[in-house]
Amino acid sequence: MTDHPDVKHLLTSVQMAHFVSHGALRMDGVVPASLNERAIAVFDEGVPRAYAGATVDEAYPAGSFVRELIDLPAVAGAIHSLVGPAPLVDHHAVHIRQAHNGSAQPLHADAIIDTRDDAFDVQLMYYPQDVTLDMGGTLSVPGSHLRRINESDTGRYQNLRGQTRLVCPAGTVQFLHHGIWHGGRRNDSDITRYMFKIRFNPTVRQRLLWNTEDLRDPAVGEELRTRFPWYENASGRIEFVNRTRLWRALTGDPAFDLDYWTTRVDNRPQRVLPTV
Ligand SMILES: O=C(O)CCC(=O)C(=O)O
Repeated sequence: MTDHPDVKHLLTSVQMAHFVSHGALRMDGVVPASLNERAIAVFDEGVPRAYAGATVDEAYPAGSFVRELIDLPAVAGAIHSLVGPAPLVDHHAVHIRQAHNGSAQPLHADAIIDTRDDAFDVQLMYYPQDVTLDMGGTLSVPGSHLRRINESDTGRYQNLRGQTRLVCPAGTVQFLHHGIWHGGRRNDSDITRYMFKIRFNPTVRQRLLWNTEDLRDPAVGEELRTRFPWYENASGRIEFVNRTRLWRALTGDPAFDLDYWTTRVDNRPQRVLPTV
């Protein structure tokens, strides 16, 4: 994997802001048919296990299928923008949902309560086939990633307003924040569904790693202000604070705010007046 992808393949600030508000970014059909056509045989055979914390070179030697996938310019550019150069491979998994398999996964996050607010892992999910609604594509809850939960403690929630069930063309890759609430759905179709997931850990500070030419574009603020229908009126504001903290960390701008929420709760003046 190159440490310096061409700037034209990096994400924009607007896309990064979308990731920060939604906890997800999808890239439809970015993987060419020539790779998609080979993917299912590769996944049926199994991708050799990588130890937790392996380098990309160790986990996916040059010439391997997965290496070809993550070296695609658009994919490599997104990985670089989100976690930077030389990320580590936390783990990977091939998910195969058999036709008419009968059950859905409970809603979960791939994380215990993770209190980092200035770093995150990213999960790449690759779908080599067209995924239709009845194939049970990954369900996720946009904007849930910063509401920290303990793994499957959300499993009792069956449906949340605004949840999305992935329907996509072959060759789609989505990137999810490690905290997003998600789960594979029941496959009610006649077709076995494949998904390959890799979780990457950053090894550098995640700051301004993308194409920042549009950093001051008003569309950045619009993305960061996205409200989701499942948010409570009051607690939903906490998500604006959480996003602001993450955007400050990502940009290195400690004064950034959305409507003064974070500035107010961070205000702890240190100036001590002399006693009279
Ligand atoms: O099968 C899927 O689409 C989702 C799998 C999943 O939730 C996971 O890998 O944690």
